[in-house]
Amino acid sequence: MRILKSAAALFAVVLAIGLAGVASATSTADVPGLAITQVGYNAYGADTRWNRNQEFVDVKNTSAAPVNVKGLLVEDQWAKSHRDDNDRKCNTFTVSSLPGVETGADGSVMLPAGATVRAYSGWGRPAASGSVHAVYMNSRCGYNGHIWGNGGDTAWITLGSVSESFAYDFDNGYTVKP
Ligand SMILES: [Ca+2]
Repeated sequence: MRILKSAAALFAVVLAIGLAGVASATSTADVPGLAITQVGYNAYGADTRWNRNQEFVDVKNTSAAPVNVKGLLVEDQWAKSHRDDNDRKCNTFTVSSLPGVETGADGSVMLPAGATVRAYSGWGRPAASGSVHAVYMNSRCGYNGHIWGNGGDTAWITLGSVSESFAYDFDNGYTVKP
């Protein structure tokens, strides 16, 4: 009987780990209307200051209505874990405005339904192209400003009090999608 109970407990643990693995491997829907839909994590060739923009993360409004993304926080796992001691604001970006979107009188920044915020790791001029609103983290941290781990990492978005994540493992490619 004791063995059976232990087996049941072990099974429960395995089940919990399995479910947690599934939850972290795909984009969950904790932030209403938004989802991390793609991470460009592995720049071609050596990582230099000049190819930082081959790294990016896409945050898409997957809902049918505009979403106010003012204050949307984009982080990698390191930044999420070091909010209290990240004086240089490494590996993190906060949306204050978006190219192609007029900031509302109340400060709102409404990302249209179906549109995407693409946060590049490097420097550039924010611009909207079609449904993609490009912003730039201009990272001076990481390795030559490359912040997304090539062997795996977790992207996080936080809006207000809710967060969601998208974890990936080395995929032997340039980008990874859910
Ligand atoms: Ca990388």
